[in-house]
Amino acid sequence: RPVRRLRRKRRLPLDSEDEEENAYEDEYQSFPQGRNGFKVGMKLEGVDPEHPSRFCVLTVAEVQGYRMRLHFDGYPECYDFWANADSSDIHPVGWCEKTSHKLLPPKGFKEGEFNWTSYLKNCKAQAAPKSLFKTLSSPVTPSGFRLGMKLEAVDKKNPSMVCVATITDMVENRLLIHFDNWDESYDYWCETSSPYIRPVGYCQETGTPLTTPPGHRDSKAFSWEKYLEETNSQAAPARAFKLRPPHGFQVNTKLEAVDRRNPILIRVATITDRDNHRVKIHFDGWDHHYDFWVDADSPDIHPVGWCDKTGHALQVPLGAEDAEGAVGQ
Ligand code: MLY
Repeated sequence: RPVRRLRRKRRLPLDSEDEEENAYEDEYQSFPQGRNGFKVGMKLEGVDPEHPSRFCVLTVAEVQGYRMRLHFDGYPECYDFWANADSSDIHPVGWCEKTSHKLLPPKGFKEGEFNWTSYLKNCKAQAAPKSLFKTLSSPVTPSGFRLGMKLEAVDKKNPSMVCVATITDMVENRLLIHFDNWDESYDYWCETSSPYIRPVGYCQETGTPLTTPPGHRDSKAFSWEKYLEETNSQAAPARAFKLRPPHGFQVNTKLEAVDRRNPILIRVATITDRDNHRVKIHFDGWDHHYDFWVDADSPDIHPVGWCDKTGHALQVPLGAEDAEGAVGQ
Protein backbone atom coordinates (compact mmCIF):
# COMPACT_ATOMS: atom_id res chain seq x y z
CA ARG A 1 0.00 0.00 0.00
CA PRO A 2 2.51 2.73 0.97
CA VAL A 3 4.53 1.85 -2.10
CA ARG A 4 1.58 2.41 -4.37
CA ARG A 5 0.74 5.70 -2.73
CA LEU A 6 4.24 7.03 -3.35
CA ARG A 7 4.12 5.90 -6.92
CA ARG A 8 0.90 7.78 -7.58
CA LYS A 9 2.25 11.00 -6.16
CA ARG A 10 5.35 10.84 -8.28
CA ARG A 11 3.32 10.15 -11.38
CA LEU A 12 1.52 13.49 -11.26
CA PRO A 13 3.41 15.80 -13.63
CA LEU A 14 2.86 19.40 -12.66
CA ASP A 15 4.54 21.93 -14.83
CA SER A 16 3.18 25.24 -13.60
CA GLU A 17 2.26 26.68 -10.24
CA ASP A 18 -1.21 27.39 -11.53
CA GLU A 19 -1.73 23.80 -12.38
CA GLU A 20 -0.48 22.81 -8.99
CA GLU A 21 -3.08 24.97 -7.35
CA ASN A 22 -5.84 23.55 -9.53
CA ALA A 23 -4.74 20.04 -8.81
CA TYR A 24 -4.93 20.82 -5.13
CA GLU A 25 -8.43 22.26 -5.48
CA ASP A 26 -9.62 19.25 -7.46
CA GLU A 27 -8.13 16.94 -4.93
CA TYR A 28 -9.73 18.83 -2.10
CA GLN A 29 -13.14 18.59 -3.71
CA SER A 30 -12.99 15.06 -5.02
CA PHE A 31 -11.38 13.10 -2.21
CA PRO A 32 -12.93 12.84 1.24
CA GLN A 33 -11.14 14.93 3.81
CA GLY A 34 -12.05 12.79 6.79
CA ARG A 35 -12.44 9.07 7.45
CA ASN A 36 -15.68 7.19 7.40
CA GLY A 37 -16.51 7.04 11.10
CA PHE A 38 -19.75 5.08 10.73
CA LYS A 39 -19.72 1.63 12.36
CA VAL A 40 -21.87 -1.43 11.77
CA GLY A 41 -24.97 -1.31 13.98
CA MET A 42 -25.24 2.47 14.24
CA LYS A 43 -28.73 3.83 13.59
CA LEU A 44 -29.73 6.93 11.66
CA GLU A 45 -32.45 8.55 9.56
CA GLY A 46 -32.31 8.73 5.77
CA VAL A 47 -34.04 9.05 2.43
CA ASP A 48 -35.38 5.88 0.79
CA PRO A 49 -33.72 5.93 -2.67
CA GLU A 50 -36.81 4.30 -4.21
CA HIS A 51 -39.15 6.84 -2.57
CA PRO A 52 -37.11 10.00 -2.04
CA SER A 53 -39.94 11.76 -0.22
CA ARG A 54 -39.73 9.26 2.65
CA PHE A 55 -37.38 9.45 5.60
CA CYS A 56 -36.79 6.08 7.24
CA VAL A 57 -35.12 4.38 10.19
CA LEU A 58 -31.82 2.92 8.96
CA THR A 59 -28.97 0.83 10.36
CA VAL A 60 -25.40 0.65 9.08
CA ALA A 61 -25.09 -2.96 7.90
CA GLU A 62 -21.61 -2.94 6.34
CA VAL A 63 -18.77 -0.47 5.95
CA GLN A 64 -16.27 -0.38 3.12
CA GLY A 65 -13.87 2.52 2.81
CA TYR A 66 -15.84 5.73 2.59
CA ARG A 67 -19.07 3.88 1.76
CA MET A 68 -21.62 1.94 3.78
CA ARG A 69 -24.56 -0.37 3.20
CA LEU A 70 -27.71 0.93 4.88
CA HIS A 71 -30.54 -1.34 5.98
CA PHE A 72 -34.20 -0.41 6.55
CA ASP A 73 -35.08 -1.56 10.06
CA GLY A 74 -37.61 -4.37 9.96
CA TYR A 75 -37.44 -4.84 6.17
CA PRO A 76 -35.74 -7.52 4.06
CA GLU A 77 -32.10 -7.04 3.08
CA CYS A 78 -33.04 -6.77 -0.59
CA TYR A 79 -33.88 -3.10 0.01
CA ASP A 80 -30.42 -2.32 1.44
CA PHE A 81 -28.48 0.32 -0.46
CA TRP A 82 -24.98 1.84 -0.50
CA ALA A 83 -24.23 5.45 0.39
CA ASN A 84 -21.12 7.56 0.84
CA ALA A 85 -20.32 8.66 4.38
CA ASP A 86 -20.85 12.30 3.33
CA SER A 87 -24.23 11.67 1.68
CA SER A 88 -26.76 14.51 1.94
CA ASP A 89 -29.51 11.89 2.17
CA ILE A 90 -28.67 10.76 5.70
CA HIS A 91 -29.24 12.49 9.02
CA PRO A 92 -28.68 11.84 12.69
CA VAL A 93 -31.36 10.36 14.94
CA GLY A 94 -33.83 13.11 15.87
CA TRP A 95 -33.34 15.10 12.67
CA CYS A 96 -36.88 14.45 11.37
CA GLU A 97 -38.43 15.64 14.57
CA LYS A 98 -36.26 18.73 14.60
CA THR A 99 -37.02 19.66 11.01
CA SER A 100 -40.72 18.67 11.07
CA HIS A 101 -40.31 15.77 8.68
CA LYS A 102 -42.38 12.64 9.02
CA LEU A 103 -40.19 9.66 9.98
CA LEU A 104 -41.37 6.27 8.74
CA PRO A 105 -40.92 3.86 11.64
CA PRO A 106 -39.41 0.38 11.28
CA LYS A 107 -41.79 -2.25 9.90
CA GLY A 108 -44.17 -3.46 12.56
CA PHE A 109 -44.58 -0.08 14.27
CA LYS A 110 -47.79 1.86 13.92
CA GLU A 111 -47.50 5.52 13.11
CA GLY A 112 -47.00 7.56 16.24
CA GLU A 113 -45.93 4.48 18.19
CA PHE A 114 -42.25 4.88 17.47
CA ASN A 115 -39.88 6.58 19.86
CA TRP A 116 -36.13 6.68 19.26
CA THR A 117 -35.10 6.60 22.92
CA SER A 118 -36.96 3.41 23.77
CA TYR A 119 -36.20 1.86 20.37
CA LEU A 120 -32.44 2.32 20.81
CA LYS A 121 -32.70 0.92 24.34
CA ASN A 122 -34.69 -2.12 23.20
CA CYS A 123 -32.32 -2.79 20.31
CA LYS A 124 -29.29 -2.10 22.53
CA ALA A 125 -28.14 0.01 19.60
CA GLN A 126 -26.20 3.24 19.28
CA ALA A 127 -27.33 6.31 17.38
CA ALA A 128 -24.68 7.35 14.86
CA PRO A 129 -22.94 10.40 16.44
CA LYS A 130 -23.92 13.74 14.90
CA SER A 131 -20.27 14.55 14.23
CA LEU A 132 -20.12 11.84 11.53
CA PHE A 133 -22.63 13.57 9.28
CA LYS A 134 -21.78 16.06 6.59
CA THR A 135 -22.24 19.65 7.56
CA LEU A 136 -22.65 22.37 4.96
CA SER A 137 -19.46 24.31 4.32
CA SER A 138 -21.39 27.54 3.78
CA PRO A 139 -24.59 28.65 5.47
CA VAL A 140 -27.87 28.13 3.65
CA THR A 141 -28.86 31.33 1.90
CA PRO A 142 -32.45 31.99 0.83
CA SER A 143 -32.72 30.62 -2.69
CA GLY A 144 -36.03 32.13 -3.83
CA PHE A 145 -37.55 28.65 -3.97
CA ARG A 146 -40.41 27.93 -1.57
CA LEU A 147 -42.44 24.87 -0.72
CA GLY A 148 -45.39 24.40 -3.07
CA MET A 149 -43.95 26.45 -5.92
CA LYS A 150 -44.42 25.07 -9.43
CA LEU A 151 -41.87 24.59 -12.17
CA GLU A 152 -41.05 22.49 -15.24
CA ALA A 153 -38.83 19.50 -14.58
CA VAL A 154 -37.28 16.59 -16.43
CA ASP A 155 -38.60 13.20 -15.30
CA LYS A 156 -35.27 11.48 -14.60
CA LYS A 157 -36.87 8.06 -15.11
CA ASN A 158 -38.18 9.18 -18.50
CA PRO A 159 -35.61 11.81 -19.46
CA SER A 160 -37.32 12.83 -22.68
CA MET A 161 -40.27 14.19 -20.69
CA VAL A 162 -40.38 17.70 -19.25
CA CYS A 163 -43.33 17.88 -16.87
CA VAL A 164 -45.42 20.06 -14.62
CA ALA A 165 -43.88 19.74 -11.17
CA THR A 166 -43.99 21.05 -7.60
CA ILE A 167 -41.40 21.60 -4.87
CA THR A 168 -42.72 19.35 -2.09
CA ASP A 169 -39.79 19.49 0.33
CA MET A 170 -36.64 21.51 0.93
CA VAL A 171 -33.59 20.50 2.95
CA GLU A 172 -30.63 22.82 3.20
CA ASN A 173 -29.83 23.77 -0.36
CA ARG A 174 -31.76 20.95 -2.00
CA LEU A 175 -35.27 20.69 -3.45
CA LEU A 176 -37.57 17.68 -3.68
CA ILE A 177 -39.21 17.66 -7.12
CA HIS A 178 -42.62 16.00 -7.38
CA PHE A 179 -44.59 15.50 -10.61
CA ASP A 180 -48.17 16.74 -10.36
CA ASN A 181 -50.76 13.93 -10.28
CA TRP A 182 -48.08 11.21 -10.38
CA ASP A 183 -47.03 9.00 -7.50
CA GLU A 184 -43.94 9.75 -5.42
CA SER A 185 -41.74 7.15 -7.07
CA TYR A 186 -40.71 9.70 -9.72
CA ASP A 187 -39.66 12.29 -7.12
CA TYR A 188 -36.02 13.30 -6.83
CA TRP A 189 -33.79 15.62 -4.83
CA CYS A 190 -31.73 18.18 -6.68
CA GLU A 191 -29.77 21.34 -6.15
CA THR A 192 -31.06 24.73 -7.22
CA SER A 193 -28.39 24.67 -9.97
CA SER A 194 -29.69 21.40 -11.46
CA PRO A 195 -30.09 21.25 -15.25
CA TYR A 196 -33.25 19.17 -14.74
CA ILE A 197 -35.39 22.00 -13.41
CA ARG A 198 -36.61 25.03 -15.37
CA PRO A 199 -38.92 27.93 -14.69
CA VAL A 200 -42.55 27.92 -15.75
CA GLY A 201 -42.69 28.89 -19.43
CA TYR A 202 -39.39 27.23 -20.39
CA CYS A 203 -41.04 24.64 -22.63
CA GLN A 204 -43.12 27.18 -24.44
CA GLU A 205 -40.10 29.43 -24.99
CA THR A 206 -37.94 26.64 -26.34
CA GLY A 207 -40.61 24.76 -28.28
CA THR A 208 -40.27 21.71 -26.01
CA PRO A 209 -43.42 19.65 -25.41
CA LEU A 210 -44.60 19.98 -21.81
CA THR A 211 -46.11 16.89 -20.17
CA THR A 212 -49.14 18.14 -18.29
CA PRO A 213 -50.56 16.47 -15.18
CA PRO A 214 -52.53 13.33 -16.10
CA GLY A 215 -56.24 13.81 -15.65
CA HIS A 216 -55.94 17.54 -16.08
CA ARG A 217 -58.60 18.57 -18.58
CA ASP A 218 -56.56 21.13 -20.55
CA SER A 219 -53.85 18.76 -21.75
CA LYS A 220 -54.15 20.12 -25.34
CA ALA A 221 -54.25 23.78 -24.41
CA PHE A 222 -52.56 23.85 -21.04
CA SER A 223 -52.27 27.28 -19.54
CA TRP A 224 -49.87 27.83 -16.66
CA GLU A 225 -51.73 30.93 -15.68
CA LYS A 226 -54.99 29.05 -15.23
CA TYR A 227 -53.29 26.08 -13.61
CA LEU A 228 -51.53 28.23 -11.02
CA GLU A 229 -54.82 29.88 -10.22
CA GLU A 230 -56.71 26.60 -9.97
CA THR A 231 -54.08 25.03 -7.75
CA ASN A 232 -53.72 28.23 -5.78
CA SER A 233 -49.96 28.12 -6.21
CA GLN A 234 -47.06 30.24 -7.38
CA ALA A 235 -44.45 29.71 -10.05
CA ALA A 236 -40.88 29.43 -8.76
CA PRO A 237 -39.24 32.73 -9.76
CA ALA A 238 -36.97 32.48 -12.80
CA ARG A 239 -34.13 34.24 -10.96
CA ALA A 240 -33.95 31.38 -8.44
CA PHE A 241 -32.74 28.96 -11.14
CA LYS A 242 -28.95 29.13 -11.20
CA LEU A 243 -28.09 26.64 -13.92
CA ARG A 244 -24.66 25.20 -13.24
CA PRO A 245 -22.02 25.31 -15.99
CA PRO A 246 -21.32 22.13 -17.99
CA HIS A 247 -18.91 19.69 -16.32
CA GLY A 248 -15.26 19.34 -17.29
CA PHE A 249 -15.08 15.57 -17.85
CA GLN A 250 -13.41 14.48 -21.06
CA VAL A 251 -13.99 11.45 -23.25
CA ASN A 252 -11.34 8.71 -22.92
CA THR A 253 -10.35 9.64 -19.40
CA LYS A 254 -10.34 7.04 -16.62
CA LEU A 255 -12.23 7.02 -13.35
CA GLU A 256 -13.61 4.69 -10.69
CA ALA A 257 -17.36 4.02 -10.83
CA VAL A 258 -19.90 2.08 -8.80
CA ASP A 259 -21.32 -0.94 -10.65
CA ARG A 260 -25.07 -0.32 -10.68
CA ARG A 261 -25.92 -3.99 -10.99
CA ASN A 262 -23.86 -4.87 -7.94
CA PRO A 263 -23.32 -1.64 -6.05
CA ILE A 264 -20.94 -3.11 -3.49
CA LEU A 265 -18.39 -2.99 -6.34
CA ILE A 266 -16.40 -0.10 -7.72
CA ARG A 267 -14.71 -0.73 -11.07
CA VAL A 268 -12.02 0.75 -13.25
CA ALA A 269 -13.95 2.71 -15.88
CA THR A 270 -13.60 5.02 -18.89
CA ILE A 271 -15.72 7.94 -20.04
CA THR A 272 -16.82 7.06 -23.58
CA ASP A 273 -19.22 9.93 -24.29
CA ARG A 274 -20.46 13.12 -22.70
CA ASP A 275 -23.17 15.72 -22.91
CA ASN A 276 -23.52 18.96 -20.97
CA HIS A 277 -24.41 17.47 -17.63
CA ARG A 278 -23.78 13.73 -17.94
CA VAL A 279 -21.04 11.26 -18.84
CA LYS A 280 -21.26 7.78 -20.35
CA ILE A 281 -19.43 5.17 -18.26
CA HIS A 282 -17.75 2.08 -19.69
CA PHE A 283 -16.31 -0.61 -17.42
CA ASP A 284 -12.87 -1.54 -18.73
CA GLY A 285 -12.77 -5.10 -19.98
CA TRP A 286 -16.57 -5.45 -20.08
CA ASP A 287 -18.94 -5.48 -23.01
CA HIS A 288 -20.21 -2.07 -24.15
CA HIS A 289 -23.79 -3.10 -23.54
CA TYR A 290 -23.10 -2.50 -19.83
CA ASP A 291 -22.27 1.16 -20.58
CA PHE A 292 -24.60 3.69 -19.01
CA TRP A 293 -25.16 7.43 -18.65
CA VAL A 294 -24.75 9.06 -15.27
CA ASP A 295 -25.07 12.63 -14.01
CA ALA A 296 -21.72 14.37 -13.75
CA ASP A 297 -22.51 15.16 -10.09
CA SER A 298 -23.35 11.55 -9.25
CA PRO A 299 -22.02 10.38 -5.85
CA ASP A 300 -21.08 7.08 -7.55
CA ILE A 301 -18.23 8.28 -9.75
CA HIS A 302 -14.80 9.03 -8.36
CA PRO A 303 -11.39 10.12 -9.54
CA VAL A 304 -8.62 7.58 -10.09
CA GLY A 305 -7.07 6.77 -6.71
CA TRP A 306 -10.28 7.24 -4.72
CA CYS A 307 -10.61 3.58 -3.72
CA ASP A 308 -6.98 3.37 -2.70
CA LYS A 309 -7.21 6.55 -0.65
CA THR A 310 -10.41 5.60 1.14
CA GLY A 311 -9.66 1.91 1.68
CA HIS A 312 -12.25 0.54 -0.76
CA ALA A 313 -11.66 -2.52 -2.96
CA LEU A 314 -11.30 -1.70 -6.67
CA GLN A 315 -12.38 -4.18 -9.37
CA VAL A 316 -9.73 -4.18 -12.06
CA PRO A 317 -10.42 -4.94 -15.74
CA LEU A 318 -10.91 -8.64 -16.49
CA GLY A 319 -7.60 -10.24 -17.34
CA ALA A 320 -5.58 -7.39 -15.86
CA GLU A 321 -5.33 -8.85 -12.36
CA ASP A 322 -1.69 -9.88 -12.71
CA ALA A 323 -0.68 -7.48 -15.42
CA GLU A 324 2.07 -5.02 -14.73
CA GLY A 325 0.77 -1.81 -13.26
CA ALA A 326 -2.47 -3.40 -12.10
CA VAL A 327 -4.35 -1.14 -9.77
CA GLY A 328 -6.25 -3.80 -7.82
CA GLN A 329 -5.73 -5.01 -4.28
N1 MLY B 1 -44.34 5.16 -19.54
C1 MLY B 1 -44.45 5.67 -18.25
C2 MLY B 1 -44.27 7.15 -18.22
C3 MLY B 1 -44.43 7.72 -16.88
C4 MLY B 1 -44.00 9.17 -16.85
C5 MLY B 1 -44.18 9.74 -15.47
N2 MLY B 1 -43.60 11.06 -15.33
C6 MLY B 1 -44.18 12.03 -16.23
C7 MLY B 1 -43.68 11.52 -13.95
C8 MLY B 1 -45.77 5.29 -17.61
O1 MLY B 1 -46.80 5.60 -18.16
O2 MLY B 1 -45.74 4.66 -16.58
